[in-house]
Amino acid sequence: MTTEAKQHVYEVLAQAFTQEDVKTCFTLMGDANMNWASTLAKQGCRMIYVRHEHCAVAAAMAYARKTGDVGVATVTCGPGVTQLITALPAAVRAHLPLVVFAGEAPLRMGWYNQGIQQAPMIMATGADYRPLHLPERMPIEIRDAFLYARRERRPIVLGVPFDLQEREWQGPEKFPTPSKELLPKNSPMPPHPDDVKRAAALVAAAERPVVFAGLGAVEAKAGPACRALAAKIGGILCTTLPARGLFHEDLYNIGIAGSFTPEVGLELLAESDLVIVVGGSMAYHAGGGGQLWRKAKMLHIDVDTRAVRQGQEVAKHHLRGDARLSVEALTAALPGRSNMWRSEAMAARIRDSKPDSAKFDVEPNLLDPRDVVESLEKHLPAEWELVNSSGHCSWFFAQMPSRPQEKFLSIREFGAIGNGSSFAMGVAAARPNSKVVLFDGDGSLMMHIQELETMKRHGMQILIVVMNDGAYGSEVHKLRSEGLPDDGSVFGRPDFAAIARGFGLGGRTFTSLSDVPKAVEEFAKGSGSAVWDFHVSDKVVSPTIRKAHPPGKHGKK
Ligand SMILES: Cc1ncc(C[n+]2csc(CCOP(=O)(O)OP(=O)(O)O)c2C)c(N)n1
Ligand SMILES: [Mg+2]
Repeated sequence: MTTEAKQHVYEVLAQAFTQEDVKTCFTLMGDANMNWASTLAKQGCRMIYVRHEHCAVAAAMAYARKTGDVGVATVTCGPGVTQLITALPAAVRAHLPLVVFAGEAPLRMGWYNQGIQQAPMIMATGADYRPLHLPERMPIEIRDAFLYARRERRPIVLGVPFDLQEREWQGPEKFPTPSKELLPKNSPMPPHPDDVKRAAALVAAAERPVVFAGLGAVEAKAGPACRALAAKIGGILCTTLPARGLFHEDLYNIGIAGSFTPEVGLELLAESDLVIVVGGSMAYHAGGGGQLWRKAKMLHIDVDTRAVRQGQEVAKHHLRGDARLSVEALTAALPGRSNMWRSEAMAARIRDSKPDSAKFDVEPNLLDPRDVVESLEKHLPAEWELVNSSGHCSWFFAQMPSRPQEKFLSIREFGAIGNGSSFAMGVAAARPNSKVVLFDGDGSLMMHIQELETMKRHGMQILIVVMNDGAYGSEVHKLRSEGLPDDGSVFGRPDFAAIARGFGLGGRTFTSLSDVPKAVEEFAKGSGSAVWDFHVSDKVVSPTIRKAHPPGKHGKK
């Protein structure tokens, strides 16, 4: 395969990844992947050595989303692979292409301490598992894994027994054609004129239309076309959580439609009579499980139109085609109209309303999370990359209307906490010259706090903002609403600033917001990562929790 004589199989396998143009690999080594990984590093691949395998895959997920390329990670066999079971389902549901090079126990041994049935475990997550057991076919299998990861938009885990990796290479001399050269070069698919006509009749009859865009609209660059459609029909705009910010400059953008919808948005969506979903797969939480617009019909515009998704009937009307081309064709087919739902008064309300105006008794020495977000929204530079994490606090962090889609990452599929630090590292790897801000909860950060060491060692520039309510806030609010004791989820506030300093990062505690502008200025000038610990009240309950878990819901107060 190269001119050198007597290569090991692992060297050829590393070369197969290099042939695939892999530039970054999130890595945790063990017996079954370390020869391969150190050879890949020698071949010039940037290796990010994390401290937990879950974080390798989670970081690769954010890297894939940010770069539009395949994310690559590597873990050892057995315990290395079992650590992946929380990250992979999220990657599957978020349709993220990944290739994971995993070791497998040696084939020559009758028993191996770290041996476990890896395939059923991985396949239970929805990812694909491909055992590579014939050395001479392995380079082709690796190339094909990259092709399928892109085509199926899901993770593929390659299992390679490490005794096979150590063998002398006896396969073919030439590498297969790299996957990027084989990818079909398809042009965007235009809609059928009959479908456009039908959709136009439906839209023309609507009085309060909403244009609701998902990541498919982002990928098809359909943002301007959606705004033009909404303007022509006098409607409003909103997005799914991952696509949030696509319309950030539009006066009639109400923000996210789903669990994180702001107050005015909830009101307007409830009045809508037609929701035009553009490039969204209509997952359960998008649209609040069908609760946000009970009176509206739905028109689905997508290359993959759907009637049912995740147990719900979602759309009876369909327009199949590329999001941008279809929206443009629909807009062109519509007559002008005089009755507009949108008005200057509506725009002023959207602009001037707080995402949530409820009042709470916040303790004098603690902050209101809504004020923390308002201050950060105002002071964090527009060019910094933002990453939202999980937990109750993520509702508040999502309310940053000035931030465009391409600067704000949300991966929430599978609903796991503990991913924030990994996602931030994935973004930092994809955007090494930018500062990255992670918004996280104290519980979520604590779940993989060891990654502060990775950030330090790799010289990443990550600012971690902790919304520290000293608790698993989501659980606290639900338990309290049910009249149950909350002591299993109230922990108090560990000194995150000191913990950060212990790892060699900057650390700062905030009990007031007056220092935020100066602190931002200092972080902007400096290098490296830091943790900012905002002590917030656990009295402030997000609208989503208030609605789903009102006090006394279960007969107790
Ligand atoms: C891996 C995992 N374990 C447990 C949960 C249940 N859970 C959901 S939110 C949450 C609390 C998160 O606490 P924190 O990060 O401090 O955010 P907060 O809710 O307090 O804002 C927990 C434990 C989960 N979603 N994922
Ligand atoms: Mg918390």
